[in-house]
Amino acid sequence: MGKTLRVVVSGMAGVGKTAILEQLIHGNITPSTELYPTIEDIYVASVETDRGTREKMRLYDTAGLPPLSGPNAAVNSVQQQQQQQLAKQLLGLTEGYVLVYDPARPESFECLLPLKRDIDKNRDKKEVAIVILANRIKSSNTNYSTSPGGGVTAPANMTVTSSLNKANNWAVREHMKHYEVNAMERASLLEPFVYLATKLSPPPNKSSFPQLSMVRKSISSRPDTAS
Ligand SMILES: Nc1nc2c(ncn2[C@@H]2O[C@H](COP(=O)(O)OP(=O)(O)OP(=O)(O)O)[C@@H](O)[C@H]2O)c(=O)[nH]1
Ligand SMILES: [Mg+2]
Repeated sequence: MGKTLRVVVSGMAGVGKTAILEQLIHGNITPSTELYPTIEDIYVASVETDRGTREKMRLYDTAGLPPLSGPNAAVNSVQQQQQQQLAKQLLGLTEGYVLVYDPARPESFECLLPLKRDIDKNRDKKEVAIVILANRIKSSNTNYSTSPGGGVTAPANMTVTSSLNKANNWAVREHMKHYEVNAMERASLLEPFVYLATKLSPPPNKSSFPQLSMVRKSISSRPDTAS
């Protein structure tokens, strides 16, 4: 295990950031779990990489960002500035980023665009890894239009598909990974975090092998050891 990897989890308020972290680390979230808006929290996890090594990860859960537009857009500008400043301080200190949105709420995807620009501004040549998580919250308090039979109607599905496509294209353009997850299913959360741990922990330095063979060669060719 090398140095602790620092990962910040960010995105619009109520998209499931805390639910994702709690489920990943404690596995204790069900649809009836009540979660309160986050101010700031830190979780520590040990995450296995693709190479089978374990890495210690410090995960920063942040306060949700207000939507950029719409009825709930930044009413309290002081609060918004404080949140943005906090987020920016963190962005400079961390190397892994988990950006969460709900594909049924396109405004939550829009929130990620300036966030990514801030990450780029603050990375300062540092190697970073970014994952985008589409977490669809299907609770009744979301603005889904449902059919009389209880099923989700076409417009809601079209919104989801369109958001997922937009996010997919953006992720490809910006060299980020995009995953569809469900905070209620822990198994769906593992791959993005394994990817981050793998990408952020460099493989062991292999340069010592050629050096060792060079040393052996030079010893056997020393004139005073030749028979
Ligand atoms: N059914 C369902 N509910 C979810 C899911 N993810 C989150 N929720 C619920 O949605 C609500 C908001 O989730 P949070 O995890 O608190 O969202 P957040 O992004 O941390 O919100 P802030 O801390 O305010 O930014 C909670 O009541 C969760 O239980 C999901 O995938 N499915
Ligand atoms: Mg939260």
